[in-house]
Amino acid sequence: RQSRAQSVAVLGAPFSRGQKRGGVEHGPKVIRDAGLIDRLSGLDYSVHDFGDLNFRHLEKDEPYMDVKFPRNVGGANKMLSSAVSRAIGAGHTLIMLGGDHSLAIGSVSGHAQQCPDLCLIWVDAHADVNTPMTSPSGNLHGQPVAFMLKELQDKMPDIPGFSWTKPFLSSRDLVYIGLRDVDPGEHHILKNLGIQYFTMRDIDRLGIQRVMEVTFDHLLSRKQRPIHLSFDIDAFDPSLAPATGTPVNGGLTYREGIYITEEIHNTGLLSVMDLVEVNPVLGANPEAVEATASLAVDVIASALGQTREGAHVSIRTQTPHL
Ligand code: 4U7
Ligand code: MN
Ligand code: MN
Ligand code: MN
Repeated sequence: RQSRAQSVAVLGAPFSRGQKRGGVEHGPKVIRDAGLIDRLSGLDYSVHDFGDLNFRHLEKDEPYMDVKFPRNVGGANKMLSSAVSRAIGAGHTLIMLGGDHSLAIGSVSGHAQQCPDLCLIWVDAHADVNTPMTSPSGNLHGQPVAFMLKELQDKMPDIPGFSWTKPFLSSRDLVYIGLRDVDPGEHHILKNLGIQYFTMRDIDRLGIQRVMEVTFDHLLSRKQRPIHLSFDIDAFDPSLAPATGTPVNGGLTYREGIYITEEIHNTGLLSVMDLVEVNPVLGANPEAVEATASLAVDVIASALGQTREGAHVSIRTQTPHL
């Protein structure tokens, strides 16, 4: 059985200004309430719950071009970035609970501060690589990847709130899985930069096993490096994850989603995982919210080594009478 990082840190980021719908700031609470900490403790980790970040709200935050709440999103991500950097520097594997997906700007950049050679696996219905010029909505949760990519540096204006961050990721160090709603400007970027991506159609054709093989081949064949997994719950089919802001039909099955995280765990290289876009206010009823939050817990536990075949307690930790 694989050796484990002894300590997992959990950090909540109750933030929603990357998009217009209220409620996604309650994501960390409902995911915790679905039993996250106990599940991780049950996996032999020492779990450090760092609680939730306390973002301060800036009242005066006019749109820049069409970009909504730039100073709030920039400020929250700056705070998140240093918190993530500190946790990774202290040797933890980190689980970041969102909040909306604009938080990946802070999460991945803080991770990259400690691990400049990281690679990024983005599991999502959406590519989240709009620039302020291509964005149909002006919402920053549809743009985080554009802030990261070195190849898009010239396409990014100076947005108020973001002077603290510079692009740090090469497009070859990124793989998308689960895409099915890509805007025209995003499609142009994916093709133009030659980014490796697997749409739901690709998963239909290849099967999820082959998709994961090619993913690791692409990212890890030259060298082993830390993995940042950014998991948007809307990658799952809306029948499984209804409580989210931008659901798209035809998503991952439960088994495909869990297979992705099992394989990522099996690399032994997972360093940071984001779980974002769980919005309890958008569930049609309490059952829909509980199903979504409990799916989030399952996918996090699986990324951290929970297996479907089960596992016995290792000999060293068994009590003498056994
Ligand atoms: B999420 C969208 F136009 N592409 O940019 C946009 F369709 O983090 C949606 O993946 C973005 O949930 C969805 O606003 C962002 C839209
Ligand atoms: Mn997303
Ligand atoms: Mn999405
Ligand atoms: Mn969404």
